[in-house]
Amino acid sequence: MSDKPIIIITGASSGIGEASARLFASRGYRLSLAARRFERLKSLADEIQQRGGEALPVTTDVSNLDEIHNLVEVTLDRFGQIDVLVNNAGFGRLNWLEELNPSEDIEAQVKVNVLAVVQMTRAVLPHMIARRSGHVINMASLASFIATPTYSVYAACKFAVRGFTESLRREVGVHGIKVTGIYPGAVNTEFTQHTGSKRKTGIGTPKALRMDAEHVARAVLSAVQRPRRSIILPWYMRFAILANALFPGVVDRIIEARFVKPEREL
Ligand code: NJP
Repeated sequence: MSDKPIIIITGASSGIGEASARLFASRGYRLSLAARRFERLKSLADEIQQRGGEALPVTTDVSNLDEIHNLVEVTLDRFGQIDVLVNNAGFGRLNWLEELNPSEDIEAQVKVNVLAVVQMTRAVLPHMIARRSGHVINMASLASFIATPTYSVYAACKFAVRGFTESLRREVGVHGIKVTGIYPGAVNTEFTQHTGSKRKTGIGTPKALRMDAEHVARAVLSAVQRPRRSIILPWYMRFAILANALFPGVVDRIIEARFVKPEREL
């Protein structure tokens, strides 16, 4: 058996997951690619194979526990080990809370963005503990620190992922397992196509501050190469996090005046 490390990436059919898969494959990692859209995974796996890499596409709805267990099982069957898990699958429905659909928007978001991260991790953990080695990387968000209007459920999910990440890190370090949270701001991916957000003001993250998926993928790779507790992207957003924590009242007033009132036409 080859000794190239094995990585599972969820949400590998587009955006950050897809870019991460390409990058890890280029560095010799063997991959299990998980998402619901099999055709996308298959063509990515074919592309990786044509370049001399190895990738296994596995249709997985991460909100389904049986499919999570299947993903772990087929990965172990094929590769014999799991070195890195990247919990990346996720989506955001960004709207006023009263306008979110209770099941498709709220329940589904919590299932994919929070429960799946917990269940995926729990499913690989016994294997990592037995090997006394492994790395879990959770794709959280700046919304894990700064919660803005219309992000209520998404921010609740990403705050939860941060809490989970912090607790897990302290729980499994003794087993030789590393845990990293990645906290990106806005990234140019298909994410925005699924938000259902309609903004009258057109207020959003300026183009210049938006990252491409490859930027985040490089951070994921660097977390594996040099394990860290957390990575905030872009780096200077740590000042926004600090300002939000130190002056929440000022931030409340700015957001209400500049965003909520014009959006709600008050
Ligand atoms: O978005 P996108 P990103 N089961 O839409 C998959 C976070 N983030 O790359 O199932 C399995 O291109 C979906 O696959 P499919 C964000 O919260 C983003 O930007 O085939 N997979 C696709 O591969 C998320 O955690 C921004 O539809 C499921 C992938 O998830 C992560 O980055 C900012 C699934 C989504 O790819 C990747 O998102 C930020 C399910 N049930 C954090 N549901 C940003 N883009 O601005 C979805 O702070 N997927």
